[in-house]
Amino acid sequence: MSHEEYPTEEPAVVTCGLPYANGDLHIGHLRTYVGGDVLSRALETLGQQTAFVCGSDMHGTPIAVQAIQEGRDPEDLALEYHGQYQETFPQFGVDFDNYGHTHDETNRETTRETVETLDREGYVYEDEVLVAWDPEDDQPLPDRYVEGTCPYCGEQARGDECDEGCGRHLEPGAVEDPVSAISGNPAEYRERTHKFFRVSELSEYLSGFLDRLEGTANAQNQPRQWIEEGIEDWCITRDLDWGFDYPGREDLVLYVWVDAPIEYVSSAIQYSERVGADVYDWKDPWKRDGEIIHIIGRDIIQHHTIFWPAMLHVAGYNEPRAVVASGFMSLDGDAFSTSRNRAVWAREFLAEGFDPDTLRYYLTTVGGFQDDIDFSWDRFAERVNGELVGNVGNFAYRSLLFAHRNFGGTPDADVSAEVRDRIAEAVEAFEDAVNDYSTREATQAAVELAGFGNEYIQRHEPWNLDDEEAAPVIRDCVQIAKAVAVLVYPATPDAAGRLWDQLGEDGAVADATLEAAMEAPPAEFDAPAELFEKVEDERVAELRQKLEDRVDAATTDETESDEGDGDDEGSMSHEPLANERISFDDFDDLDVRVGRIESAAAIEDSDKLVRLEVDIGVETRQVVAGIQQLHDVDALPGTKVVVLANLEKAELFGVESDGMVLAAGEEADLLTTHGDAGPGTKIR
Ligand code: B3M
Ligand code: ZN
Repeated sequence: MSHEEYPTEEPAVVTCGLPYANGDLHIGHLRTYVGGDVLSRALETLGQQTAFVCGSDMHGTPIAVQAIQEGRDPEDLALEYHGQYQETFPQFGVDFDNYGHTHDETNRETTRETVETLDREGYVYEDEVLVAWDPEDDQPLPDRYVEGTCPYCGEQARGDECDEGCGRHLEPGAVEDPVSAISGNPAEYRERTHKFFRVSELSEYLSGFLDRLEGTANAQNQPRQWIEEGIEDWCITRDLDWGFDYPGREDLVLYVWVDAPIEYVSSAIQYSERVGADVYDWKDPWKRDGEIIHIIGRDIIQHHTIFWPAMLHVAGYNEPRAVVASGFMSLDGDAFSTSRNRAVWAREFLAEGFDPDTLRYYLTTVGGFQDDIDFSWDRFAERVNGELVGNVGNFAYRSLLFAHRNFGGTPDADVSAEVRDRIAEAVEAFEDAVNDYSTREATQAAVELAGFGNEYIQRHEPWNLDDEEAAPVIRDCVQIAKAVAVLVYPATPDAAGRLWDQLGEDGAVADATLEAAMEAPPAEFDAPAELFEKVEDERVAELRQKLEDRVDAATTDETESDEGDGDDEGSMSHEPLANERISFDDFDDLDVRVGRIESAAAIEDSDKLVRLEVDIGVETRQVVAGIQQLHDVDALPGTKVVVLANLEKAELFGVESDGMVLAAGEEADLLTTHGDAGPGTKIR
C-alpha cells in the first residue's frame, strides 16, 4: 500500500460487506453496495486500476437459524438468495467484477490456508469457554440461537452482537439471562473447549494501523476507544453444523466472521483467475503494493478494524488502506424492518418503473456516506425532479438540441477560457472528493458543473444570436455536457452512457478518464432525448400512500406482538434531523411547564392509554398518555414530568386530554427536570 494520491501505480481492490444470503434486498441494503460501486467507478475514472469484488455470506447462525425456521437446508436457502443477489445488484448498476460466496471452493481453500497460518504462527490456542446451552433440547446455542441482555449496555442482544444497543461484538458466554431463540427455553451456560485468536497481543499493531487508516472518521474513532478499553482474545470456533470446519477438527466449525472477510481475498482470486493475472493479479493489492479499500455498514466496523486487520497481519497479507463505513438509513423517519414489510424492496422499486440511476443518485447525494440518511418518496421526487431532471437533464438536452439543430453536432469553435477553467475546477473537485472517499462530493462536482452550464447558456442566450455568434457558446455548452457525462458517470452510469451516445462518442463512458472532460466531442451527433424522467406528483402521492398503508399495518403488528424479532436493521438509527428551522417566536409559542402527576389510572378498554391528573402549578390538568404498557401505572403519582400545556384539546377513548406529557422514544421515557423547579415552572 502506498498512501499516495489516487490514481496510484498499483491495482486496488474495492470490497463491499458481504450480505447474508437470507432475505430479500430492500433499498436500505443497497446503500453500501451503491456506495462501493460509485467509488470503484470513480477510482477508475481517475485512472486507478480497480477490481470491485464481493460475495454472499452463506455461513453462520443468521443462515442456520433462518433455515431451521423455514424447515430448509441452510445451503439451499443461502444459494437461493445468492442467486437472487447476483441478479439484483447489476439491475442497480452495482457491477461487481466478481461476486462469489463464502461456501465456494476458493474460499474454503483460502480460509484453510489463512487459519493454518494463524495457528502455525502461534496465534491460536484452546481454552475452556462457557457456551449457551438449551438444557431441554440438549443442544448448544451459538450466536443468534440465543437472546438475552447485553453485559455492556443492558439492551436486548442477540448472540454475538448487541444490535439494539451499543453495537458491540459479544463473545460466547457474554449475553446475560440467555434464552434460546429457537425454543424459548431459558438457556444455561456449559463449559466447552474452543479455539481463540490472540488479538490481545496485537493491540499495539492495531493502534498503529488505525493511525494509518484512511476512510470515514467513524471507522477510526470507535475502534480507538475499544483498543483503549482493552481488546480481548477472539473465539473463532462454534458448536454448529453449518460452516467450514476448523482445519483438522470435524467437531468445530469456524466462526462466520473468520471465513466471511476472507471471501474478499477469494473473490479477488476468482476474478484474477478469470481475466488472467496479466490483466489483474489479486496478489497486487493483497500481497504487494496495491490498495485495499473496504466499504461497509457502520455496524460492522469492529470486525473490519480489529479482527480482520489482525488476521491479515498475522497471515502475511497487506493491511487495508481505507475502511469507509456508511451511516444507517431509515424509511420515512423510522427503521426498515424486513420481517414487518416496512421497506421499499429493491424489486419493487424497479417494478414501479423507476430508473435505477435515480436511486443511486439519491443514495449517493442525500447525505454524506457516514451520515444517517432517510428515504421518503417526497424527497426522492424532489431530488430527482430538481437535480437530475431540472438541472443535469435539462442542461444536456437544451445544449445538445441546440447544437444538433443549428450545427449538426459540435460547432467548430474554441472552448472559452472561462469554461475551460470551470471544467478544470470541477475535475479537481472530483479528484479531491475521490481521494477523500466522498462519493457525494464527487457527484456534486458534476451536478454543480451542470448548474454552471445552465447559468452559462442562460447568460449568453444563444437563441437570440446568429449562428456565428452562437457557435462558441454552444461549443462551450457541448464541452460542459461532455465533462458532466464523465463526472456524473460513477453515480448514474446508465444516464451518463446515454449522454455519451447522444454526444456521438464511439467508446464507452466507462472507459473515459478525466482527460476526456476536455476533449472535443464528435462534430456530428443526432437529436438528443431527455436523460431523466420526471416523477409526477400523483405518483408520489400514490407511493406515499402505499408506504403509509404498509407502515400502518406494520405498526399494528408491532403493538399486537411486542416480541421484537430483532432483525430490524438500523434499529440504532435515529430519525433524521428536521430539515426546516423554526423561529424563536415559534418556539416561544409553546407553553411547556414542569408538572407533577397526582393520580394515574388505566383507561378502560384501552391497553395503552392512561388518564393522568397533572399539577402544572397554575391548575391541575387531565392528560391522556399512551404509556400504559411501558410504565407501572401505580408508581406514576408523584413523578415530576414535563407538559406541553397549550396543545389543543383532544378526546381519546371518550376521555378529554388537556395537554401532553412529553416522553422520549419507543419506550416513552418520561422527560423530567433535575433541579428543584416545581410545578408551573415554564421551560424555555
Ligand atoms: N455478512 C453482514 C453484516 O453483518 C455480514 C458482513 C460480512 S462482511 C465480511 O452486515
Ligand atoms: Zn450493548
